[in-house]
Amino acid sequence: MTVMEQRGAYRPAPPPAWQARTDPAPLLPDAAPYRVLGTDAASEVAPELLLRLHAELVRGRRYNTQATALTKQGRLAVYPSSTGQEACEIAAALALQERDWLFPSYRDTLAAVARGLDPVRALTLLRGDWHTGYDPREYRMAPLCTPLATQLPHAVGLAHAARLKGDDVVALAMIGDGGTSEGDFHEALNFAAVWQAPAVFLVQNNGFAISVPLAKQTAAPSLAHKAVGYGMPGRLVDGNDAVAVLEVLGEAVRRAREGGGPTLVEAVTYRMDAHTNADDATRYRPDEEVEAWRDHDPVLLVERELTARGLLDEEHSRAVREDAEAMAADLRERMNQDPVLDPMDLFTHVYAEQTTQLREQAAQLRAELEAEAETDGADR
Ligand SMILES: Cc1ncc(C[n+]2csc(CCOP(=O)(O)OP(=O)(O)O)c2C)c(N)n1
Repeated sequence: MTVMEQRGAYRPAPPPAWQARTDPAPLLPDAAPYRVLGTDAASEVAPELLLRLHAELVRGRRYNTQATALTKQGRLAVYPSSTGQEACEIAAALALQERDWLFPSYRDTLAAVARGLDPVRALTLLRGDWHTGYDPREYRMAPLCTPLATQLPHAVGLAHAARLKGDDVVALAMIGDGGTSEGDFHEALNFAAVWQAPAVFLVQNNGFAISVPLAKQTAAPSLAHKAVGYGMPGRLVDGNDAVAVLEVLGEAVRRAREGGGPTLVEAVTYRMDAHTNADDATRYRPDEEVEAWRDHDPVLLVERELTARGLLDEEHSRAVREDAEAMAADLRERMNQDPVLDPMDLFTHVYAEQTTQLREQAAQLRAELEAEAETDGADR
């Protein structure tokens, strides 16, 4: 008998109803990432879906190479490439309905384009031109978010509000493996599960947070396991298998829409390029590691399946190539035009009501611009 029991202070009682615990077993992710391509299940995937995914992936890859080239030409300040991660980017966009909301991170330009955003406008922020570059309400897509994980509480807030209002809306938030160490990740997942918000969290585990490998980021069995602690299901999926990612995200979105609450999806993938054009990845990872992933490339996986089923004919291949090249040519041409910018736009859309400091700064800038215009006029 313990001291507490001897004193009579210890009164074991059944836990109150509000403390009832859920069985963790159904929430646990699979031991290995879920796959479809390269397995027997692949033969059941509709040819139209495979062909559509192939076209989107090829176009997405071309977008990544073109945007990276634009950084070298000085036309784009920075580009966090999603080469190697196109399956996640495309699946995230395709899993959502038009009425849903996407909350992308800085690496998810491609998801924004796949959701229908003009490829040039999607690069506005990375070009350093203007604020977001698009009206988030028009596309039902939050700004590409640079501060790690802050998009997650926003997604949960929107999802919860939609549910309270009775709107049939799901919010899908994208984040990297490194972002899962942020406090915002914890707060967002906790609130989402407590409120049973219609939210889906897609973690693209691409192996690195800049130079920090996953092993230095977490000791969790997998990032998907983190879901269990919050009381939501965790799903582990092969992030390079576009069919598998689309299926898993589709299920999670459906569950959320039907009132089943949030899901955390960890997509295991690999960042083939450096963190951005400003990073030298050879300083922290061996070339052999990168090379090994080339055999598990998202475009290649779909092409293998199409070839095995005799679906990859010359006509489709040419159409897909031409479509991707036309998109890249248009992107090059429009990105090579100097944008016409009004420096005063710096102050618009920052606050609904301008602060005193911003009003002062705006007045100062206006005076400087006017003085400059006068000098230019006098010089002529
Ligand atoms: C709050 C915050 N801290 C630090 C940074 C600097 N930073 C930018 S990207 C990055 C790594 C993020 O890695 P990960 O979440 O794995 O995403 P990935 O870039 O691999 O897609 C860091 C630390 C930031 N943007 N925001």
